Amino acid sequence: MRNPKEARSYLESRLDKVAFERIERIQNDKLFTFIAEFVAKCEPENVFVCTDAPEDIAFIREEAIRRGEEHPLATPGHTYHFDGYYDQARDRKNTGILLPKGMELGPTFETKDRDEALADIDRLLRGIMRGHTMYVRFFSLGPLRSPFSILAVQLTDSAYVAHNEDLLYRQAYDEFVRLGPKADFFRFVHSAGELENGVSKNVHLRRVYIDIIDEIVYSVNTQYGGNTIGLKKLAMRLAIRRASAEGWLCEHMFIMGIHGPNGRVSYFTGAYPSLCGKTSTSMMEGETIVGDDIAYLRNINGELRAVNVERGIFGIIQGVNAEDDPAIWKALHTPGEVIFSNVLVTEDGQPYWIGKGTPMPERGINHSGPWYPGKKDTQGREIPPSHPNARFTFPLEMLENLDSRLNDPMGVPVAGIVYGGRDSDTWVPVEEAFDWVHGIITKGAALESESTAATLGAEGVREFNPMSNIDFLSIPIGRYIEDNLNIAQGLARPPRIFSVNYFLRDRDGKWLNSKLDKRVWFKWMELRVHDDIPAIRTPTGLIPRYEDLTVLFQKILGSEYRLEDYVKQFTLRVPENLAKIERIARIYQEQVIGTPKVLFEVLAEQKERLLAAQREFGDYISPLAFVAQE
Ligand code: SPV
Ligand code: MN
Repeated sequence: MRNPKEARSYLESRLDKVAFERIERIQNDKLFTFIAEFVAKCEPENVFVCTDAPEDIAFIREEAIRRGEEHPLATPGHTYHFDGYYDQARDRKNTGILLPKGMELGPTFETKDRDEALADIDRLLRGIMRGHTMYVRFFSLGPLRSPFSILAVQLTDSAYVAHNEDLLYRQAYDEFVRLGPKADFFRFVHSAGELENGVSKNVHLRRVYIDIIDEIVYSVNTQYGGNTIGLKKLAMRLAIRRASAEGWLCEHMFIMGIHGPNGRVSYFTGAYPSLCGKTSTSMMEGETIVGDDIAYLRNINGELRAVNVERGIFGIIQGVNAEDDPAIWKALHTPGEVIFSNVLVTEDGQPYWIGKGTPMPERGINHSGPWYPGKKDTQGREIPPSHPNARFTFPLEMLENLDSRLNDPMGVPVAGIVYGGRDSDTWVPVEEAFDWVHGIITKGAALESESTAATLGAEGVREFNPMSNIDFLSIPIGRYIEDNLNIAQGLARPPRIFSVNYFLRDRDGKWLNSKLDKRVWFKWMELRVHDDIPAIRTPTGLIPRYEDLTVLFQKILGSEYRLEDYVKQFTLRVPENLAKIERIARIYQEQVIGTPKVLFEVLAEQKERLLAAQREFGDYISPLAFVAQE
């Protein structure tokens, strides 16, 4: 149904009067054809067009409960949701970018032949919403009326998805009406497919297909948020292509205000792969959060600025406890709209998760059904009370530490960018890059992480993950690195680039840092972006002086920082760093299309510096061997 007139009259005949009038008010041909095509294909019984009026929002919330996708908990406004036992994380294998013949992205991408995949998805979508309601929702990725933002329309038969998105994104029905024919938007089509006990039954037919040509994403037979919340990781693939064409960046980054001396606030963005402490960093005590997951970055009048694409958090709940995460803990215990997914729920309507810090219940229900300690799945594996990727959703406004500039249409100025992964043996806990190019290449483009439970598959394997964005890229990696290098060219003062590593261990496998140490690293970085303190130059970057950290540990954590700990944590591990350079260079040689030449040059220079230091000092070099630079 490519003809807008035909689409409009089809909708008029097929939708009830209220729904049709709501779409008609927007007067947008692309919208008419989009909705008509998928109503005709999916054959929903009803179409509910959400205007974002309070009664419409309440209706979606109630539908999620009525359909059995969510259930109320004891705390008013709180609900829980289960995804299917085999639908607990992003499905990398069945998530594909649809490539037209002749287009290539590189071997690290999961791609599908576009013609075949569109035919496949067409077959799966036919009649998939029979007997169900299609919810139509309008959102903005980024603040309303902002040069950063992109509009989006979601079609879904899952009230849970429509509800989740309501807490995570800015509502935009009125904005669509205002823009009318001028509204351009990304399109998302989702169906949970047939449900059994409220969960997707046909996970073996799970598909997440990203059509970068028409800017439409299809997601079927799945419910897990990372596969279904169109505006989250699915929109990232579309946005990264747009950004590349238009000269801005779409990043897998938190944004937060670090509070320095005399009321100074410096904004940092941070890219860490899933389950590496990104959300808990953005939530650190004493600082303020703008966002925890996705940022758009643009050069605005010579300054790099960032907005949070979202307005809520879909965060990992495992390990959230009163002591380590007081801000999240408080929000999770306050009446208001919170969705818990894949946690354990007790008879009295309380959620429990691993690492909550309270006694484990003797029984309850979880994503496997009724649960008791020692319960095993069909493969004989013990089922934990909550899934390691169990999550919570709530709007950022539930947080006391929310930064006041969340909705600033011009974003916040970025003073520093931080890259961090799960790395047991190579990077020091915090380090500044020499300059933009050095930082983008040796920290962002060289980011690796030991794998976790946020995607299906083996855990604990070292994975290459440039800018923590590898799962979401839709352009060749070489071009993406080039875009990152280029953005600094128009900036009066590019942000400083840093790496962090919260997961460093000693030779016996013992963690070298406590969970709280990151608070000190960020205060140090805040001082560095203003050149308030000197740093020590090493072959891999600039590291803190012991005397500066001593002061910060005392001030921030009230603890004594021992020289012995400093030396262990900041020892330069030459063999591990050299091995990393070899690994990364090989990946860029063999698996990446269009690697910029400068990447190999910068890695080679770093290797030379490491070899020179090794000749002088040996394999493991105490930070005290390097001299502070003013
Ligand atoms: C992540 O895994 O990086 C998340 C959650 O933020 S998901 O929505 O699954 O992407
Ligand atoms: Mn994420």
